[in-house]
Amino acid sequence: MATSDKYLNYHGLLLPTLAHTEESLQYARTFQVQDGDVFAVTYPKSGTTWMQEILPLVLNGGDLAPVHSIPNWDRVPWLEETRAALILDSQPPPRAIVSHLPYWLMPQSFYQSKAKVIYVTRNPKDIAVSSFHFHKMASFLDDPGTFDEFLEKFLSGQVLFGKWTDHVKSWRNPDIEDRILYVTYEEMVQDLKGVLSQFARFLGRELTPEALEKVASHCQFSSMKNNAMSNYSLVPQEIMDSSKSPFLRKGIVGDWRNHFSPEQEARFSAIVREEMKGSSFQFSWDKE
Ligand code: PPS
Repeated sequence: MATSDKYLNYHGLLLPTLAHTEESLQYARTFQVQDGDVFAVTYPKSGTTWMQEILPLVLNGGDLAPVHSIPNWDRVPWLEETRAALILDSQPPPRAIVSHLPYWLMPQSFYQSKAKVIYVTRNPKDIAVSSFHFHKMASFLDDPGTFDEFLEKFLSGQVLFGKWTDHVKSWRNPDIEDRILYVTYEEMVQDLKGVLSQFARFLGRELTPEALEKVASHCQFSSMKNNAMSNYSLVPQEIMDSSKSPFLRKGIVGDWRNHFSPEQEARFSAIVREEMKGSSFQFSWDKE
């Protein structure tokens, strides 16, 4: 596939044509958000697939049936992707939905709704590494080039869904502060049970101690890696070649240390720091 056919430009953001069309984006824009809807919003490679595993389980009290029988993309669809219309219109509430959209491109009905949002972010250095490997295995994306070349693209926003800093800043919005929960991938790795309890409280759900144990165990990296409904092994190898890099690749914090040179790290951090100036976000990795 030629580069020009691989992406469409949506308000300045690159989106892969494999799963996005003018119609799917129009659907997202005019989607009727219900007050009971729950969104997990992420910049790509921040923990989306993890949230597709977690959300149904927190919402249903720990019943593993959906995560063992429905592929993640239909279980908790992306609002902006082509499958959303096939799933969401007939889904009973509460609907769990993921999205990579920045705040300002959410459905018009979202802003007046009471729908809740869990915004997951991750150290952008680890996101860049994860994305670099993803570009190697996904034939519907451009070859990433060298890591150095890919970092330049990442920093300038010439990657899926634009600049990380723009995305993160867009979601720091006082208009929805009573219905958004911010969590980091790093917190999820460090204390999954604590984060799951936080999600349950935020969503007004009860997880018994037994259910909490079960959900936390099922949502561990090693368990998800073995779940065919979540590890993308159902996708043909011509589209995602896991022999080049598995989708559920390492699932760790700090893999950037194995990829960045000191010069790359200094340049990356300086640019991100400058662009995040004035934002009220404080991240644990800023102190590194
Ligand atoms: S995408 O393409 O935007 O949907 O990707 P996304 O799911 O957001 O991010 C993929 C990375 O998340 C890791 N992942 C996990 N880490 C720890 N524990 C669990 N359970 C888990 N599930 C997914 C996945 O391995 C990718 O990160 P890397 O660093 O590449 O391993």
